Amino acid sequence: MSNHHDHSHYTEGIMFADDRSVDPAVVEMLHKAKKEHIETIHDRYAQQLPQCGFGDLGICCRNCLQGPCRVNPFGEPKEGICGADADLIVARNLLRTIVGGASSHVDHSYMAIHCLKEAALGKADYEIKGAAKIKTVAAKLGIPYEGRPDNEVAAEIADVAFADFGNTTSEPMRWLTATAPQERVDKWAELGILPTNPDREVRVAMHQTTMGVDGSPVNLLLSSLKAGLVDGYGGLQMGTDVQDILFGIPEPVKSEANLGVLSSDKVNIVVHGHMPEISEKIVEWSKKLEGEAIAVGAAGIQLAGICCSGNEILMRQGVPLAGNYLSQELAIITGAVELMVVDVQCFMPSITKVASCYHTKVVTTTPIGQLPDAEHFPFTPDTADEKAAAIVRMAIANYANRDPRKVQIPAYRCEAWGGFSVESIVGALSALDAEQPLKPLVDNIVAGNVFGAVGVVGCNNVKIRQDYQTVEMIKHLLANNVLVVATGCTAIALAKYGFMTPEGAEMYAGDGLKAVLTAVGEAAGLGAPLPPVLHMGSCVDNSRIGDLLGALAGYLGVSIADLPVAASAPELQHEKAVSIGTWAVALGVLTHCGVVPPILGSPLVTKVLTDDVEGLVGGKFFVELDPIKSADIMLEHIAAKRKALGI
Ligand code: BF8
Ligand code: SF4
Repeated sequence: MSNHHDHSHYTEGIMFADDRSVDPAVVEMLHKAKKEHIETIHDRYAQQLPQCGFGDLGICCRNCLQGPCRVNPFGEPKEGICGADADLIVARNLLRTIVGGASSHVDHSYMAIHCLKEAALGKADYEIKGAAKIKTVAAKLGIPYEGRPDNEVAAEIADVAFADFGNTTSEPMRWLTATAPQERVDKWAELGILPTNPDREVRVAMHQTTMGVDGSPVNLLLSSLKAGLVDGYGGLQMGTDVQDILFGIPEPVKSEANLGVLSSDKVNIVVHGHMPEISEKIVEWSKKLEGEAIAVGAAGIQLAGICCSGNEILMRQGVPLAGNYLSQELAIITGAVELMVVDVQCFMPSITKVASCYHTKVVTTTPIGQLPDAEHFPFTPDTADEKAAAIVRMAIANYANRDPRKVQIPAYRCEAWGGFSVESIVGALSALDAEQPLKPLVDNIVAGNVFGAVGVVGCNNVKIRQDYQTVEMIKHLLANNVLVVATGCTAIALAKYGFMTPEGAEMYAGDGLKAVLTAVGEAAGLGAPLPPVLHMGSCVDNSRIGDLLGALAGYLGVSIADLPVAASAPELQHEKAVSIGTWAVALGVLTHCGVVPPILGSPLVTKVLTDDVEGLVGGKFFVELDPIKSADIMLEHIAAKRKALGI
């Protein structure tokens, strides 16, 4: 099993050039890893090169045991054993990818609903903190709330969510019809892609893609759009709404980002994964048990987040971010982490092996997310306090095992603001116009001070230099007066370089945008401009961007597809990023991928996704690896949308 003396996969030097990341803290840790002979994702990537060309193009199939089959893009064979051609194989694989992503978010949201229901019934270690959100969600769902106790309304909201999972009718998901703009719902109904029950849709899509069922690539692509909606409403929207009810609506908060947030003299606990049910409890118990950390000689407890768990507790608790996806092993390589706690999604199986080279303990917390060499503390809503306390105490006890000779914490940390929920953005804008908060923003868009808006979302991907595409693309957009909102690992990327500070407005924003950010920031009492990139949260929180777009479109009386906006996942890796992107396209948004998805083996699928789909829903994908060109394509798109709106 894990053994840090086994360095057989260690690749001397070749992947350790400074071009792996633009983040100096990361480069420093990669050099430390090299010195200490620790294998990282970059070494394993090197071992995989060259990657399989068939897989890259999406033209291999293992959907039955007669395979694997692959088609030859340059000659024969043109079909798999059953007769499936490249278009069909690519379309089936794509649908399975999107369903993989959607099921992650739907399962996440289901766990949150379960926790909400238990909390509402008084059977869980959680108090319901988002009273304001109970009212807005209840209003959308048509649940009466005036004069009723919060917990009773919250329980009914949970039941409505659960009812979507039990929906055996042909009626669409209630959560979707209650929260998506009516114009979109009508469009999706017309196309026959309204999902009914998220679980059922996942089942049907898996069935549809098995050997000998759907032979129509176009029908499979329509199902892909539907799977994007399953993610958007059964995953993102439901998950975020429920989490805001449980944990409260985020408010602007000042924090910091990068590996330098780890402390040389405190017990460091890194929270990694996605579920705020886990991470919120770790925050709570880290505060409660700080005295025990001081009693063992530490200066206290330092929490830091990786990936979307980090984003969740930044948004609501101001906990600093240690880094994004490609920094997870490096946090351990600082030698200063007593414990890393993970739940579901995006934690690499390698972390226990890296941890075995240091004193770091790894803790898993869900039945489906276990690691052979980790300690396992399965959370349930009614044991969360006990589990979180035990985990924090394990970290405190482990402080004595830290080896000072192995500790090297990079001296890089940057101020970063988080907490920009739609509610807090509208709150800031209402300082300018209490009656019509969106009016000042729209007026500035019309006047051209704000040229448009871009949502930048998604991951890091080891195939490309960490943070590079994100940072360069966003600099170019901001200089052209595009307001940027960010989630996921790209939000963490931008947090590390000052894009989420008031000074960032001065450093990066064009004059028009800078003036608007300054006016809003001052009116809202921040005493400084708003940051030019607003951190809107985790990947599940992408529904916040959808809500904002819906509100803007509603205010203007147009479709989201008409807005001068675009979306981008410059460094996507996870299936979830593909499903989120598909939802964005279905919403009517031009959506950029900075990594080539495995579809190019099918000219048909490529053409539909990058061209024809626009005629159906108003949005489409484009793939571009160069950050400046990507930004320019979005700027051209925004200019065209402005022109069509007559502004
Ligand atoms: O859900 S951005 S690497 S952490 S998948 Fe994963 Fe991608 Fe990061 Fe968040 Ni989202
Ligand atoms: Fe080959 Fe068809 Fe089976 Fe896929 S489903 S492995 S293409 S025979």
